[in-house]
Amino acid sequence: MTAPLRRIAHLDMDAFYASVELLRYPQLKGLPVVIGGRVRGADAALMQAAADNRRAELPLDAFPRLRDYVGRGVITTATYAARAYGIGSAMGLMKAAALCPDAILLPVDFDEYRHFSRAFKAEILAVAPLMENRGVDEVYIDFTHVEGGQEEGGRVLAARLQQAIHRATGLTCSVGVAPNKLLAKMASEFNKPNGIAIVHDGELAEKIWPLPCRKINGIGPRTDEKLKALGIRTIGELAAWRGEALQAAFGRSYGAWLHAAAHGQDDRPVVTESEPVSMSRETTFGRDLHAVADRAELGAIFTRLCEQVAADLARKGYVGRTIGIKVRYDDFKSVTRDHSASSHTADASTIRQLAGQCLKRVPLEKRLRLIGVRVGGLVRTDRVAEASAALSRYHRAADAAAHEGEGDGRQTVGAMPGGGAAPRASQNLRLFD
Ligand code: DCP
Ligand code: MG
Repeated sequence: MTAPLRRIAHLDMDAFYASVELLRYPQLKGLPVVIGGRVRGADAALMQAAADNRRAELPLDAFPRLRDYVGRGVITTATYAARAYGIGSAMGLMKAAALCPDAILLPVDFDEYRHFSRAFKAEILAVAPLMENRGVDEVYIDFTHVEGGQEEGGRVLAARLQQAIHRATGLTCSVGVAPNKLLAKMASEFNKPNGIAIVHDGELAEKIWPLPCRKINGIGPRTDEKLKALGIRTIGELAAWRGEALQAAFGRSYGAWLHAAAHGQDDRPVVTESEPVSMSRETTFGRDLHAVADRAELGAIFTRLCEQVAADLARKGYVGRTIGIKVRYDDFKSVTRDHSASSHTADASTIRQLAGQCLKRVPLEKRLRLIGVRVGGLVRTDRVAEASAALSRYHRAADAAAHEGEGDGRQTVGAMPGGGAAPRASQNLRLFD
Protein backbone atom coordinates (compact mmCIF):
# COMPACT_ATOMS: atom_id res chain seq x y z
CA MET A 1 0.00 0.00 0.00
CA THR A 2 1.30 3.45 -0.86
CA ALA A 3 1.43 6.18 1.76
CA PRO A 4 -1.44 8.67 1.50
CA LEU A 5 -0.63 11.96 -0.23
CA ARG A 6 -0.24 14.97 1.97
CA ARG A 7 -3.46 16.96 1.67
CA ILE A 8 -3.70 20.28 3.50
CA ALA A 9 -6.78 22.50 3.48
CA HIS A 10 -7.13 26.22 4.06
CA LEU A 11 -10.64 27.23 5.03
CA ASP A 12 -11.63 30.90 5.08
CA MET A 13 -15.06 32.27 5.95
CA ASP A 14 -16.77 34.42 3.30
CA ALA A 15 -17.11 38.15 4.12
CA PHE A 16 -16.98 36.99 7.70
CA TYR A 17 -18.01 39.97 9.87
CA ALA A 18 -20.58 41.06 7.31
CA SER A 19 -22.05 37.57 6.99
CA VAL A 20 -22.42 37.32 10.78
CA GLU A 21 -24.29 40.65 10.79
CA LEU A 22 -26.60 39.38 8.05
CA LEU A 23 -27.62 36.49 10.29
CA ARG A 24 -29.24 38.92 12.71
CA TYR A 25 -30.34 41.43 10.09
CA PRO A 26 -31.66 39.03 7.40
CA GLN A 27 -33.52 41.93 5.76
CA LEU A 28 -30.10 43.13 4.51
CA LYS A 29 -29.40 40.01 2.43
CA GLY A 30 -28.21 40.88 -1.06
CA LEU A 31 -27.69 44.58 -0.22
CA PRO A 32 -24.40 46.45 -0.09
CA VAL A 33 -23.41 46.45 3.60
CA VAL A 34 -20.11 47.57 5.10
CA ILE A 35 -18.80 46.96 8.58
CA GLY A 36 -16.64 49.61 10.19
CA GLY A 37 -16.48 52.76 12.20
CA ARG A 38 -16.71 53.08 15.88
CA VAL A 39 -18.33 50.64 18.24
CA ARG A 40 -19.20 53.42 20.62
CA GLY A 41 -21.84 55.89 19.58
CA ALA A 42 -23.50 53.29 17.38
CA ASP A 43 -26.65 54.42 15.68
CA ALA A 44 -29.62 54.95 18.02
CA ALA A 45 -32.07 52.92 15.91
CA LEU A 46 -29.66 49.97 15.86
CA MET A 47 -29.12 50.20 19.62
CA GLN A 48 -32.84 50.29 20.29
CA ALA A 49 -33.50 47.32 17.99
CA ALA A 50 -30.77 45.37 19.77
CA ALA A 51 -32.13 46.27 23.21
CA ASP A 52 -35.63 45.14 22.16
CA ASN A 53 -34.22 42.02 20.55
CA ARG A 54 -36.00 43.00 17.33
CA ARG A 55 -33.12 43.45 14.96
CA ALA A 56 -34.73 41.37 12.23
CA GLU A 57 -37.77 43.67 12.22
CA LEU A 58 -35.91 46.92 11.77
CA PRO A 59 -37.15 48.51 8.50
CA LEU A 60 -34.55 49.22 5.82
CA ASP A 61 -34.98 53.00 6.01
CA ALA A 62 -33.99 52.94 9.71
CA PHE A 63 -30.46 51.72 8.98
CA PRO A 64 -27.53 54.13 8.88
CA ARG A 65 -26.15 54.72 5.39
CA LEU A 66 -22.61 55.37 4.26
CA ARG A 67 -23.57 58.75 2.83
CA ASP A 68 -24.27 60.08 6.33
CA TYR A 69 -20.93 59.00 7.71
CA VAL A 70 -18.44 61.67 8.73
CA GLY A 71 -15.15 60.68 10.29
CA ARG A 72 -11.93 58.84 9.85
CA GLY A 73 -13.00 55.22 10.26
CA VAL A 74 -12.08 52.48 7.80
CA ILE A 75 -13.94 49.46 6.50
CA THR A 76 -13.14 46.14 8.13
CA THR A 77 -15.12 44.18 5.57
CA ALA A 78 -17.97 44.47 3.08
CA THR A 79 -20.59 42.15 1.64
CA TYR A 80 -20.00 40.88 -1.88
CA ALA A 81 -22.83 43.18 -3.05
CA ALA A 82 -20.82 46.14 -1.70
CA ARG A 83 -17.59 44.83 -3.21
CA ALA A 84 -19.22 45.07 -6.62
CA TYR A 85 -18.93 48.88 -6.18
CA GLY A 86 -15.19 48.61 -5.63
CA ILE A 87 -15.48 48.79 -1.85
CA GLY A 88 -13.17 46.65 0.26
CA SER A 89 -11.31 46.11 3.54
CA ALA A 90 -9.11 48.95 4.82
CA MET A 91 -10.76 51.59 2.61
CA GLY A 92 -11.74 54.84 4.32
CA LEU A 93 -15.49 54.99 5.01
CA MET A 94 -15.84 58.39 3.39
CA LYS A 95 -14.09 57.20 0.25
CA ALA A 96 -16.43 54.18 0.19
CA ALA A 97 -19.39 56.53 0.59
CA ALA A 98 -18.41 58.21 -2.65
CA LEU A 99 -18.54 54.83 -4.42
CA CYS A 100 -21.83 53.65 -2.93
CA PRO A 101 -23.63 56.25 -0.80
CA ASP A 102 -26.63 53.96 -0.21
CA ALA A 103 -24.61 51.15 1.34
CA ILE A 104 -25.67 50.28 4.86
CA LEU A 105 -23.08 50.88 7.57
CA LEU A 106 -22.94 48.67 10.65
CA PRO A 107 -20.53 49.01 13.58
CA VAL A 108 -18.20 46.13 14.48
CA ASP A 109 -19.24 43.71 17.20
CA PHE A 110 -16.23 41.57 18.00
CA ASP A 111 -17.99 39.54 20.68
CA GLU A 112 -20.50 38.31 18.15
CA TYR A 113 -17.78 37.45 15.60
CA ARG A 114 -15.77 35.59 18.24
CA HIS A 115 -18.83 33.56 19.12
CA PHE A 116 -19.29 32.47 15.50
CA SER A 117 -15.56 31.93 15.11
CA ARG A 118 -15.66 29.39 17.94
CA ALA A 119 -18.79 27.81 16.53
CA PHE A 120 -17.42 27.14 13.02
CA LYS A 121 -14.12 25.87 14.40
CA ALA A 122 -15.94 23.45 16.70
CA GLU A 123 -17.68 21.96 13.65
CA ILE A 124 -14.34 21.35 11.95
CA LEU A 125 -12.71 19.89 15.07
CA ALA A 126 -15.51 17.37 15.41
CA VAL A 127 -14.51 15.90 12.03
CA ALA A 128 -10.84 16.80 11.54
CA PRO A 129 -8.86 17.19 14.77
CA LEU A 130 -5.64 18.46 13.16
CA MET A 131 -6.69 22.09 12.83
CA GLU A 132 -4.53 25.20 13.09
CA ASN A 133 -6.09 28.52 14.05
CA ARG A 134 -4.90 31.35 11.85
CA GLY A 135 -7.23 34.04 13.03
CA VAL A 136 -10.85 34.77 13.62
CA ASP A 137 -12.05 33.49 10.25
CA GLU A 138 -9.44 31.10 8.85
CA VAL A 139 -7.81 27.77 9.68
CA TYR A 140 -5.54 25.18 8.16
CA ILE A 141 -6.66 21.58 8.40
CA ASP A 142 -4.59 18.47 7.78
CA PHE A 143 -6.84 16.30 5.58
CA THR A 144 -4.25 13.58 4.99
CA HIS A 145 -5.59 10.95 7.38
CA VAL A 146 -9.19 12.10 7.71
CA GLU A 147 -12.02 10.17 6.07
CA GLY A 148 -12.85 11.77 2.73
CA GLY A 149 -9.65 13.83 2.87
CA GLN A 150 -8.16 11.98 -0.10
CA GLU A 151 -11.35 11.54 -2.11
CA GLU A 152 -11.37 13.72 -5.21
CA GLY A 153 -8.24 15.39 -3.89
CA GLY A 154 -10.04 16.43 -0.71
CA ARG A 155 -13.16 17.87 -2.32
CA VAL A 156 -15.40 15.35 -0.55
CA LEU A 157 -14.24 16.31 2.93
CA ALA A 158 -14.19 20.01 2.05
CA ALA A 159 -17.83 19.83 0.97
CA ARG A 160 -18.77 17.97 4.14
CA LEU A 161 -17.15 20.67 6.28
CA GLN A 162 -18.91 23.41 4.34
CA GLN A 163 -22.24 21.69 4.95
CA ALA A 164 -21.58 21.12 8.64
CA ILE A 165 -20.56 24.74 9.14
CA HIS A 166 -23.54 26.02 7.22
CA ARG A 167 -25.94 23.83 9.13
CA ALA A 168 -24.54 24.92 12.50
CA THR A 169 -24.05 28.63 11.83
CA GLY A 170 -25.81 29.64 8.61
CA LEU A 171 -22.45 30.88 7.29
CA THR A 172 -20.57 29.98 4.12
CA CYS A 173 -16.85 29.51 3.64
CA SER A 174 -14.37 28.69 0.91
CA VAL A 175 -11.83 25.88 0.99
CA GLY A 176 -8.60 25.21 -0.89
CA VAL A 177 -7.02 21.76 -0.68
CA ALA A 178 -3.45 21.26 -1.85
CA PRO A 179 -0.22 19.40 -1.00
CA ASN A 180 0.76 22.11 1.52
CA LYS A 181 -0.30 25.26 3.37
CA LEU A 182 1.22 27.69 0.90
CA LEU A 183 -0.78 26.35 -2.05
CA ALA A 184 -3.92 25.70 0.01
CA LYS A 185 -3.99 29.34 1.13
CA MET A 186 -3.89 30.51 -2.47
CA ALA A 187 -6.47 27.94 -3.56
CA SER A 188 -9.07 28.97 -0.97
CA GLU A 189 -9.41 32.26 -2.85
CA PHE A 190 -9.91 30.69 -6.27
CA ASN A 191 -13.64 30.07 -6.02
CA LYS A 192 -14.77 32.50 -3.32
CA PRO A 193 -17.47 32.75 -2.06
CA ASN A 194 -18.81 29.32 -1.06
CA GLY A 195 -16.30 27.54 -3.28
CA ILE A 196 -13.86 24.66 -3.23
CA ALA A 197 -10.62 24.51 -5.20
CA ILE A 198 -8.28 21.54 -5.45
CA VAL A 199 -4.62 21.80 -6.43
CA HIS A 200 -2.43 18.79 -7.13
CA ASP A 201 1.35 18.69 -7.35
CA GLY A 202 1.37 18.47 -11.15
CA GLU A 203 -0.86 21.51 -11.60
CA LEU A 204 1.54 24.25 -10.57
CA ALA A 205 2.19 25.53 -14.08
CA GLU A 206 -1.50 25.65 -14.89
CA LYS A 207 -3.03 26.98 -11.65
CA ILE A 208 -0.31 28.80 -9.73
CA TRP A 209 2.27 30.16 -12.12
CA PRO A 210 -0.08 32.57 -13.93
CA LEU A 211 -0.88 34.36 -10.62
CA PRO A 212 0.81 37.60 -9.57
CA CYS A 213 3.60 37.17 -6.99
CA ARG A 214 1.55 39.02 -4.35
CA LYS A 215 -0.73 35.98 -4.10
CA ILE A 216 2.03 34.17 -2.23
CA ASN A 217 1.44 34.64 1.47
CA GLY A 218 4.80 36.09 2.52
CA ILE A 219 5.40 38.37 -0.46
CA GLY A 220 4.42 41.83 0.69
CA PRO A 221 4.19 45.10 -1.24
CA ARG A 222 7.87 45.95 -0.76
CA THR A 223 9.15 42.63 -2.06
CA ASP A 224 6.64 42.84 -4.87
CA GLU A 225 8.03 46.23 -5.92
CA LYS A 226 11.52 44.83 -5.93
CA LEU A 227 10.42 41.81 -7.95
CA LYS A 228 8.70 44.06 -10.48
CA ALA A 229 11.88 46.08 -10.84
CA LEU A 230 13.57 42.82 -11.84
CA GLY A 231 10.81 42.19 -14.37
CA ILE A 232 9.15 39.49 -12.27
CA ARG A 233 5.38 39.85 -12.12
CA THR A 234 3.96 36.33 -11.99
CA ILE A 235 4.83 33.36 -9.83
CA GLY A 236 5.87 31.55 -13.01
CA GLU A 237 8.36 34.31 -13.82
CA LEU A 238 9.70 34.00 -10.27
CA ALA A 239 10.00 30.22 -10.68
CA ALA A 240 12.10 30.72 -13.79
CA TRP A 241 14.83 32.43 -11.75
CA ARG A 242 17.67 30.40 -10.35
CA GLY A 243 17.76 30.08 -6.56
CA GLU A 244 21.27 31.55 -6.43
CA ALA A 245 20.19 34.65 -8.33
CA LEU A 246 17.25 35.21 -5.99
CA GLN A 247 19.54 34.78 -3.00
CA ALA A 248 21.92 37.36 -4.45
CA ALA A 249 19.04 39.82 -4.83
CA PHE A 250 17.05 39.08 -1.66
CA GLY A 251 19.50 37.59 0.80
CA ARG A 252 20.27 33.98 1.53
CA SER A 253 17.31 32.92 3.56
CA TYR A 254 14.52 34.98 1.95
CA GLY A 255 15.90 34.32 -1.54
CA ALA A 256 15.84 30.57 -0.89
CA TRP A 257 12.31 30.82 0.46
CA LEU A 258 11.15 32.78 -2.62
CA HIS A 259 12.61 30.10 -4.86
CA ALA A 260 10.93 27.30 -2.94
CA ALA A 261 7.61 29.13 -2.75
CA ALA A 262 7.54 29.76 -6.51
CA HIS A 263 8.00 26.02 -7.00
CA GLY A 264 5.09 25.33 -4.65
CA GLN A 265 7.29 23.83 -1.94
CA ASP A 266 6.36 24.19 1.70
CA ASP A 267 6.59 21.55 4.41
CA ARG A 268 5.37 23.53 7.40
CA PRO A 269 3.24 21.29 9.58
CA VAL A 270 -0.30 22.09 10.66
CA VAL A 271 0.20 23.24 14.25
CA THR A 272 -2.74 22.44 16.46
CA GLU A 273 -1.87 24.23 19.67
CA SER A 274 -4.17 27.21 19.77
CA GLU A 275 -1.79 29.70 21.33
CA PRO A 276 -1.83 33.38 20.36
CA VAL A 277 0.81 34.25 17.75
CA SER A 278 1.14 37.91 18.66
CA MET A 279 -0.29 40.70 20.74
CA SER A 280 -0.56 44.26 19.57
CA ARG A 281 -1.89 47.67 20.40
CA GLU A 282 -2.46 50.51 17.99
CA THR A 283 -4.07 53.87 18.00
CA THR A 284 -5.47 56.23 15.38
CA PHE A 285 -4.77 59.83 16.30
CA GLY A 286 -7.50 62.43 16.59
CA ARG A 287 -5.51 64.54 14.12
CA ASP A 288 -2.55 63.56 11.94
CA LEU A 289 0.75 63.99 13.73
CA HIS A 290 4.18 64.80 12.40
CA ALA A 291 7.32 63.12 13.68
CA VAL A 292 9.15 66.41 14.15
CA ALA A 293 6.43 68.95 14.97
CA ASP A 294 4.57 66.58 17.30
CA ARG A 295 7.56 64.72 18.56
CA ALA A 296 6.75 64.85 22.27
CA GLU A 297 3.14 63.80 21.82
CA LEU A 298 4.06 60.96 19.47
CA GLY A 299 6.80 59.75 21.76
CA ALA A 300 4.40 59.63 24.69
CA ILE A 301 1.76 57.73 22.72
CA PHE A 302 4.38 55.30 21.47
CA THR A 303 5.63 54.64 24.98
CA ARG A 304 2.10 54.10 26.23
CA LEU A 305 1.39 51.55 23.48
CA CYS A 306 4.53 49.63 24.47
CA GLU A 307 3.43 49.68 28.10
CA GLN A 308 -0.02 48.43 27.13
CA VAL A 309 1.36 45.55 25.07
CA ALA A 310 3.73 44.67 27.94
CA ALA A 311 0.77 44.66 30.33
CA ASP A 312 -1.26 42.46 27.92
CA LEU A 313 1.63 39.99 27.73
CA ALA A 314 2.06 39.92 31.50
CA ARG A 315 -1.64 39.49 32.15
CA LYS A 316 -1.91 36.58 29.73
CA GLY A 317 1.41 35.01 30.70
CA TYR A 318 3.40 35.36 27.47
CA VAL A 319 6.78 36.65 26.41
CA GLY A 320 7.76 37.37 22.80
CA ARG A 321 10.88 38.06 20.83
CA THR A 322 9.70 39.67 17.59
CA ILE A 323 8.98 43.33 18.19
CA GLY A 324 7.25 45.17 15.40
CA ILE A 325 5.67 48.49 14.60
CA LYS A 326 3.10 49.74 12.15
CA VAL A 327 2.55 53.27 10.98
CA ARG A 328 -0.16 54.55 8.70
CA TYR A 329 0.40 57.84 6.90
CA ASP A 330 -2.10 60.56 6.12
CA ASP A 331 -2.45 59.06 2.62
CA PHE A 332 -3.57 55.75 4.24
CA LYS A 333 -0.45 53.93 3.13
CA SER A 334 0.92 51.73 5.88
CA VAL A 335 4.32 50.30 6.57
CA THR A 336 5.47 47.75 9.13
CA ARG A 337 8.91 46.87 10.40
CA ASP A 338 9.95 44.21 12.86
CA HIS A 339 12.98 42.89 14.56
CA SER A 340 13.57 39.53 16.23
CA ALA A 341 15.64 39.77 19.39
CA SER A 342 17.79 36.91 20.61
CA SER A 343 15.73 36.43 23.76
CA HIS A 344 12.10 36.68 24.81
CA THR A 345 10.72 39.61 26.75
CA ALA A 346 7.57 41.16 28.18
CA ASP A 347 9.40 44.17 29.53
CA ALA A 348 7.92 47.53 28.55
CA SER A 349 11.21 49.39 28.27
CA THR A 350 12.88 46.61 26.24
CA ILE A 351 9.88 46.57 23.92
CA ARG A 352 10.03 50.36 23.73
CA GLN A 353 13.71 50.31 22.83
CA LEU A 354 13.37 47.64 20.13
CA ALA A 355 10.21 49.20 18.73
CA GLY A 356 12.06 52.54 18.63
CA GLN A 357 14.75 50.93 16.49
CA CYS A 358 12.10 49.63 14.12
CA LEU A 359 10.61 53.10 13.88
CA LYS A 360 13.97 54.47 12.76
CA ARG A 361 13.67 52.27 9.71
CA VAL A 362 10.49 53.89 8.40
CA PRO A 363 10.33 57.17 6.53
CA LEU A 364 8.88 59.86 8.78
CA GLU A 365 8.49 62.75 6.40
CA LYS A 366 4.72 62.40 5.93
CA ARG A 367 2.18 62.97 8.67
CA LEU A 368 1.02 59.93 10.60
CA ARG A 369 -2.56 58.95 11.33
CA LEU A 370 -1.93 55.70 13.19
CA ILE A 371 0.80 53.97 15.06
CA GLY A 372 0.91 50.42 16.42
CA VAL A 373 3.23 48.15 18.38
CA ARG A 374 3.23 44.39 18.12
CA VAL A 375 5.03 41.60 19.93
CA GLY A 376 5.13 38.27 18.11
CA GLY A 377 6.99 34.99 18.38
CA LEU A 378 5.14 34.43 21.64
CA VAL A 379 5.77 31.61 24.07
CA ARG A 380 4.10 31.01 27.38
CA THR A 381 6.20 32.42 30.18
CA ASP A 382 6.40 29.00 31.84
CA ARG A 383 7.83 27.48 28.66
CA VAL A 384 10.44 30.09 27.89
CA ALA A 385 13.40 27.91 28.92
CA GLU A 386 12.27 25.19 26.53
CA ALA A 387 11.77 27.71 23.74
CA SER A 388 15.17 29.35 24.16
CA ALA A 389 16.88 25.95 24.12
CA ALA A 390 15.10 25.17 20.85
CA LEU A 391 16.08 28.57 19.49
CA SER A 392 19.76 28.12 20.26
CA ARG A 393 19.67 24.63 18.71
CA TYR A 394 18.19 26.27 15.61
CA HIS A 395 20.89 28.96 15.49
CA ARG A 396 23.65 26.38 15.92
CA ALA A 397 22.22 24.33 13.06
CA ALA A 398 21.88 27.43 10.87
CA ASP A 399 25.49 28.42 11.62
CA ALA A 400 26.72 24.93 10.79
CA ALA A 401 24.81 25.00 7.50
CA ALA A 402 26.25 28.42 6.67
CA HIS A 403 29.79 27.13 7.23
CA GLU A 404 29.15 24.30 4.83
CA GLY A 405 28.23 26.95 2.27
CA GLU A 406 24.95 25.28 1.38
CA GLY A 407 22.48 27.58 -0.32
CA ASP A 408 19.88 25.27 -1.79
CA GLY A 409 16.40 26.65 -1.25
CA ARG A 410 14.86 23.22 -1.19
CA GLN A 411 16.16 22.60 2.28
CA THR A 412 14.77 25.73 3.83
CA VAL A 413 11.17 25.56 2.76
CA GLY A 414 9.78 25.38 6.25
CA ALA A 415 10.47 28.68 7.86
CA MET A 416 9.11 31.99 6.62
CA PRO A 417 11.70 34.61 7.34
CA GLY A 418 10.37 37.91 8.58
CA GLY A 419 11.09 40.32 5.77
CA GLY A 420 14.39 41.77 6.88
CA ALA A 421 15.37 44.63 4.64
CA ALA A 422 18.39 46.69 5.59
CA PRO A 423 17.61 49.53 7.99
CA ARG A 424 16.65 52.63 6.07
CA ALA A 425 18.48 55.80 6.78
CA SER A 426 16.16 58.47 8.05
CA GLN A 427 16.59 62.09 8.86
CA ASN A 428 14.68 61.39 12.05
CA LEU A 429 17.12 58.79 13.26
CA ARG A 430 17.36 60.10 16.77
CA LEU A 431 13.74 60.84 17.28
CA PHE A 432 12.49 57.76 19.01
CA ASP A 433 15.49 56.74 21.09
N1 DCP B 1 -10.67 42.30 8.72
C1 DCP B 1 -10.27 43.47 9.35
N2 DCP B 1 -9.41 44.34 8.73
C2 DCP B 1 -8.92 44.06 7.49
C3 DCP B 1 -9.29 42.86 6.84
C4 DCP B 1 -10.18 42.02 7.49
O1 DCP B 1 -10.70 43.73 10.47
N3 DCP B 1 -8.09 44.90 6.88
C5 DCP B 1 -11.61 41.40 9.40
C6 DCP B 1 -12.97 41.50 8.78
C7 DCP B 1 -13.15 40.24 8.01
C8 DCP B 1 -12.25 39.26 8.75
O2 DCP B 1 -11.21 40.04 9.31
O3 DCP B 1 -14.51 39.84 7.98
C9 DCP B 1 -11.67 38.19 7.84
O4 DCP B 1 -10.83 38.75 6.87
P1 DCP B 1 -10.81 38.22 5.38
O5 DCP B 1 -9.62 38.84 4.73
O6 DCP B 1 -10.95 36.74 5.35
O7 DCP B 1 -12.09 38.91 4.72
P2 DCP B 1 -13.59 38.45 4.69
O8 DCP B 1 -13.81 37.18 5.41
O9 DCP B 1 -14.42 39.60 5.16
O10 DCP B 1 -13.89 38.29 3.15
P3 DCP B 1 -13.47 37.10 2.17
O11 DCP B 1 -14.75 36.50 1.71
O12 DCP B 1 -12.72 37.75 1.06
O13 DCP B 1 -12.62 36.15 2.96
MG1 MG C 1 -12.62 35.54 5.05
